[in-house]
Order: sequence, then C-alpha cells, then structure tokens
Amino acid sequence: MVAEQFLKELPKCEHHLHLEGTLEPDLLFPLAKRNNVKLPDTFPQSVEELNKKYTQFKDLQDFLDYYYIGTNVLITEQDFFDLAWAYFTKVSKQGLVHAEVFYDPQSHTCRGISIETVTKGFKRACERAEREYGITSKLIICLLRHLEPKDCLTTIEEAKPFIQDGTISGMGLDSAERPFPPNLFIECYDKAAKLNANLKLTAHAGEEGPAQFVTDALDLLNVTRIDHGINSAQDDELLKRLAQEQILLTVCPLSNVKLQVVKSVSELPLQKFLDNNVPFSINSDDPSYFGGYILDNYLQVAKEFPQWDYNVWIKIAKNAINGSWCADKRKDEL
Ligand code: ES4
Ligand code: ZN
Repeated sequence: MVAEQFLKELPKCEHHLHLEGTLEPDLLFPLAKRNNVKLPDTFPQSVEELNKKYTQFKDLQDFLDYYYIGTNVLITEQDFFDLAWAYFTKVSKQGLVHAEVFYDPQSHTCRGISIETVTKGFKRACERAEREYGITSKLIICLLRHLEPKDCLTTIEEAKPFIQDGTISGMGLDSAERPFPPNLFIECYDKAAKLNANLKLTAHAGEEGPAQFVTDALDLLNVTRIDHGINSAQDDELLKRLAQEQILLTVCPLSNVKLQVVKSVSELPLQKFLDNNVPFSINSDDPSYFGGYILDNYLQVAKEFPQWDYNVWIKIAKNAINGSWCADKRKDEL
C-alpha cells in the first residue's frame, strides 16, 4: 500500500458531498438548543446515542430518515455558514484543494426557510474557505426525488436568480433512488438547462438503482456526471460509453458500506473502472453519518486495494481534477 502521508498530500477534489451530511452530532444538538428546535422523542437525545446509531444503517432510506430530521436544526443564514465553515476547516487539514458541494434547498424551503438564506450562508463559507484555506468550490443544488416533480420545478424557479448569476454552478438529483427513476425529472432538467447554458448537470444513479438508471440519467436528463454510478459495472456497453464520453463517476466508498450497498470497500468495482478507462473520483457523501471525510475515504480504498502503486493514485487524482467543473486555469494549478 502507498504511504498515508502521500495520500494526505495528494491534491484531492471532492465532487460528492452533501453539506447537510456534514452536520456532526456535536453541532446538531447545540443548534437544536440555539434555535429551540424540538427533536422527535424517538430521535437519539445525546451525542453518544446518536453516534451509536450512525455505526450502521439498514439501507439508504433508514439513513435518510435521520438525515432529514437532523436538517431541521438549521434555521438562520449563520447556521448554514457555521455548518459549511466547520466542514471546510476539517478538510483543510486533509489535503482537499477543490470542493463541489451539494445542498438540498427543499429540505429547508419546506420549513419556511428561503433559498436565499441557505445559499447566502453557504456562499459566504465558500468565499472564506478560498481566502483562508485556498480551497476553491462550487455550489450544486439537488432536487429531492421523493417529492413531486412539480414541486421541484418551483424550487428551480426560486433558485433562478442564483442559477443565472452563477452562484449555483450545478444541479443534481438525490434522495431515495429506486422508487423515483430519472425519467420523472425530464422537465425539471430541461427547465434548469434553459435558465443558464453553463449550468452543470449531474444525478445520483446506480447507487441502489440499476445500471439502466445511469443510462437514463445520461439520455433523458443530459447529465455530464453520475453520482455513485457503481452499478454501471453490471453493463459492459455502458462502461464503454462512460469511458468514451469520459463521464466521471463520483464514488463514495464509506457511504456504500454504511448503507449496506456493499459489504466492504474491496467489493467496489474500482479495478474494473480503471481497466475500462472509466474515470471516477473518491468522495465522502455524508461524512458525519458515514464515519469519514475525504482522506478517510482515500485511506480505506488504499487499504483494500493495496496493489495500487503511486502511479495509479496519481491517475485517480488527475481524473478527479479533469472531471471537475472549475476553469481550465484552476485545473492547471491543481
Ligand atoms: C444521500 Cl447517500 C445519498 N443518497 C441519496 N441521497 C442522499 N442525500 C444525502 N445523502
Ligand atoms: Zn449522495
């Protein structure tokens, strides 16, 4: 296995991180108190109890139930700033150089908190992270696929000023995958693309869902990146296409284990992706819930793919830089 110090210093890009998924129990409870938010009686009532729950989830839905309750403690612009700032501070010590981060506007607008409040708080943290840590970043909104597509259209309308002025760089699709396939969101993606031709598009696909959902996201939603995408490995034609079009898969190893998508990181088809020239990056998804940030994910992969030498890791790092949505000038610096 390559040295830990090498992986720490390797310039890393994060492409799959839900800012709400960085909410650590030790911030969740103080925020609940600060904002007078009552957590459900069935929710763990202490940091210790909550950490215990986070050691294993039954599946994606089991996790999402906790994740959406946690989100309820975020109310003010300062809360959103504090959340993202805590994240950037942690990863500034892990060799992160560029972060393209998700948030779920609908989990806040449904509680009467405006997209403006959320976006301004996050944006302020991004700007400070660039100034103080040299970490560049992009904001990506995600549509919640368990909600009605017509509600998602409203969200896109509310986000319009930020999509048009470039504050929001991309749009994705998350939440429960299997019951809510990509074809439901064709109109949403069309609408968003029309608001700004530079808006980047991605979608969670092939995490719990089949390879067909990855193909559908590419064909029907015109995405240029796939979040997770690990089930693509079951379709050789799709692998060829991903390689041909250099579609980046944003793989989340610790997440896949915690949500029991795979039994261990070693089961992930990463060698197959490399052999087929399918680009992927290594990411942390919801680090507070899944037991590790970007470097922890890199280290776990290195442990379970000990045959990979420095050249393989350099290739992975380069693929991540190339698949980023930053300007070419920034890519050269990275
Ligand atoms: C998510 Cl792991 C995962 N999958 C789908 N949606 C999500 N939202 C936050 N984490
Ligand atoms: Zn995700």
